[in-house]
This record gives sequence, C-alpha cells and structure tokens, in this order.
Amino acid sequence: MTDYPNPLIPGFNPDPSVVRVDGVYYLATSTFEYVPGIPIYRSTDFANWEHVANVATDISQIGVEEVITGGGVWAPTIRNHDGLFHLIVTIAMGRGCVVYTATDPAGEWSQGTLIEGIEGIDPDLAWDEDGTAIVTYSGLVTVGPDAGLHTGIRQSRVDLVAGRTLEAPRSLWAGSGFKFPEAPHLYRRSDWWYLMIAEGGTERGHGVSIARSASPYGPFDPNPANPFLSARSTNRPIQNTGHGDLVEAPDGSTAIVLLGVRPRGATQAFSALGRETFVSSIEWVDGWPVAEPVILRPREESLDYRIDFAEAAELDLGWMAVRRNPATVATITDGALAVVADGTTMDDHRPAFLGRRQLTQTAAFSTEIDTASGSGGLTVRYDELTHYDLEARATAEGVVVTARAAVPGIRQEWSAVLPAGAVTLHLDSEPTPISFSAEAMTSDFVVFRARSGDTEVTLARVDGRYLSAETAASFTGRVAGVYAVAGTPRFGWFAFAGSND
Ligand code: 6LW
Repeated sequence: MTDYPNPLIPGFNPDPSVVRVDGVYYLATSTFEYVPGIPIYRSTDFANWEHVANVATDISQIGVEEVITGGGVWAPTIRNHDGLFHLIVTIAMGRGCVVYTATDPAGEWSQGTLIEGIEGIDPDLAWDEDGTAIVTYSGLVTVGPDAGLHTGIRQSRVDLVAGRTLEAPRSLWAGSGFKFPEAPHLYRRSDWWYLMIAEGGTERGHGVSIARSASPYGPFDPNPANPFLSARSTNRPIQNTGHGDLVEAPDGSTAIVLLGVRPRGATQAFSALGRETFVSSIEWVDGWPVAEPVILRPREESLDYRIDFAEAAELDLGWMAVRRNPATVATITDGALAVVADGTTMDDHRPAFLGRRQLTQTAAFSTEIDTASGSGGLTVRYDELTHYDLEARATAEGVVVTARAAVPGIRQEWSAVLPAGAVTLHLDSEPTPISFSAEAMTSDFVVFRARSGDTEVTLARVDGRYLSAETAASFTGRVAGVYAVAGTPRFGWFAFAGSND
C-alpha cells in the first residue's frame, strides 16, 4: 500500500469511520460537546482530505446543550446502502443512538432518527443478505444506577425508519479479556463475516482485535493473534492506536483508519493534540488480518492559515462552538468577527467562544482584537476547567492584557498595560529541549505575548502539559479560538502557523 501521510487527519479527530463509494472516500470523526458536530472529510486519493461538511449543522440534530464534558457525540459509523449514506452514532449522556442519512455526504444530512432499544455506545451499521439492517454495538451503560457496567459486544436487527430494534439484543463477543471491548465493526469478506473491535481502553493499552463467523449473527471465533494491532509497551511515536475501521485502499489492498496520539516529553507522557486519525495497511494471511505498525509520516505541506474576516463572507466549516450553534456566538459584520458576550467566561459550559482544532504539535495562534466595543481574547481550550487565555480590555490607562492559566482547582494570572488601540494577541507553543531535565519532561511551553503599535510584552511562559489529553483526562484535544467576556469585541483576523517539530 502507498505510504499515506500520518496523521491522515491531524488534530483532535478520534474514532474515525470511513466508507468508499465509486472511488470516493468519506471519513467521519467524533465531536463530543462541540457544534457543528461530526465532520465529513472527503478524498479521491486517500492522501488528501477536504473537510466538506458537518453532519450536525444545527445543535437540534445532536442535542448536546446539557451534555457533561466527555459526553456528547461519540464514535460515528458511516456506511452506504442502496445509494443512501447512513451515519449512526451515540450521543452519550444525551439523545442516545441516532442515525442520520444523506444522498451526498458533502450535502445536507437528515435531522436524525433515534433508535430505541440500543443500550450502549459505538453503534455499527451493516445489512444482512436480505437487506435487514443490523446494529452491533458496545454494551456500555452510560446513565443510571448501572452506569459503567459493560456487557460486551451486542447486536440487534433494527428498523432504521421506525427507529426501533426488531428483537432483544444478543451477546456476540466479550473480546480477548482486555477492558472495554468497543468500537465494533461488521464486515463481509469472501465467505466470512468479520467482527472487529477495539479493546484495552483508549489510552496506552489500546488495541484492535477481530473474530469471524459464517453468519453476521455469530457465533464468532477469535483470531488467535489478537490483538492484531497495538502500540502498547512500544516506544513508537504514535501511541494508543485502536478504534479502527477497514476500507479498500485505492490500490485494492486493505487499509485501516484508526485513532492514535503523538505524546511528547522525555517519557512520551503528554499528547497536546489529543486523539487524531491515522492509517495503516493490512495484509490478509490465512483469512486473518496482519497489520503494519502505524508509522509517523507528518505532511510535508504547510497547514498554516490566516483568516481575514474582511475577506470572509461566512464562518467556514472549521469553526466550532461549545454546546451552542456558532451563529449564536459571533457574526462577521463590517469586515470583522463580532463576538457577543453574554455574561459567560471560558470557565462556563457554553462560553461565547469560537475555536478550531490545533493541527500540529508546535503551534502559534494569533489574532487582532479591537476592544473599543468590548473585552475578550484568544484562548487554547480543552474544557471549561482547562484553558489558557490571553484577554484584553480597554481602560482609561490603555489596554489591560491578562494572561491566564486555568487548570482544575488552580489558576494564575499575569497582567500588563499596552497603549490604546488594536492589540495583537499571541499564544505560541514552543517545543522543549531534547534532554533529560525537568523542563524536558513536558510536551511544550505556551508563551503569552501581546503587541500594540511598537510595544510588545511577553506576559508568561507556562508548561503545556496541562493542555494535554492525559492531564485533562479528556476525549478531545487542543481547540484554539476567540472569545468575549463583555460587550462585543471585534476581531480583524485569526491565524495559525505550525510545525511538527
Ligand atoms: C468512544 C469509545 C471510546 O465511543 O471513547 O475510549 C469514546 N473509547 O470507543 C469516545 O471517544
């Protein structure tokens, strides 16, 4: 198989699912509390992917207004049946198991049909020979007195239109004995039905296992070499590999897309970007898959961008808000992004915030804020407890800029006064020295800088380990953007420059 870029889709894009139709690939990932939900990436060569749509363009399709952090949109499966695209997903601690349809994945998706009777997560969708839809899922109880109970991999025939199961669930497999058998996918390949799962949990112990049967309903016999893919106990640069989905690659071979992390620091401890989408190749030996290790191959081309709101007619697909529609946070008005404060701060569940995924390990985010009409700033966020902010507000003395490092239970601030006028805010993550020192243990340092006219100040340099999936114990990743805390601050542009150093 060709050596595809790895990560295939950089930045927080976990639980990837992919389908190939008429030589075109469509890939979807999880979005948790963010809106719009469930990005669709399209490719015709499997190497270059374009973000062409979001399944949930309106919060009413996913209902994540009240979901707890860590809940929300979990683990989509995208498939095509009889010319109609289907995407099934769990809105964890929210709507439950929901299926969306579209004739073109790059177009509009349906409002979503709740499937009653699927008590679990990570639903997969397949059809048996007579066209009956089958949902195979991980029996994790997420709400109620039994929350946390795991009942293994389960399955039911369903009526997708009526939104209900057609039978009581059957148990299929509990995996190889590792924790959390999840992310099941059912595939028909030659005379076998294969049931592929993730197990071991989405952290360092993650892996992919598989079993097969002559029937989609089992019984399933496990692959003696399970887990056939895992990075556990290796010092590979890509860790936590698991939660995969199989697809035919352009050359006819089999590819697996899966999640993984790129931890940094002398002991490979901290993953700033969270779980990203990677790819590896599969060879079939005696009817069982044999996987190549997941090799790091960062893209050569630059991922840098600058968005000038004077030239942007509307917010592009990459902008996300937290538990609310982006349009309720900000609009592009008179050549600037006007972000409307509503009494919230970055400590809130639904901040007046718009952000984008960090795409590279080392990153420089910057923006220009005009505080004449309000206060706000630039931030890098994991969640309402974990965020690094650089905030500006106009006063009689000038523009007061405040750097803030907020982590669970701890907060520190640094302030400076700049001359009145538009202020440029910078949050730069810089790599750590390659050595065996305290400084080298972390993933990076985040430097808070601000400039007005010829005056520039560096307010702070803070350890970046707190903005990592491991320290924040998070399913997401770094999301950087702009926010408002009072009035309606106006942002002239937003820029990202990065490298994978
Ligand atoms: C996903 C499940 C998982 O549904 O985390 O840890 C959930 N494993 O497979 C969210 O990514």
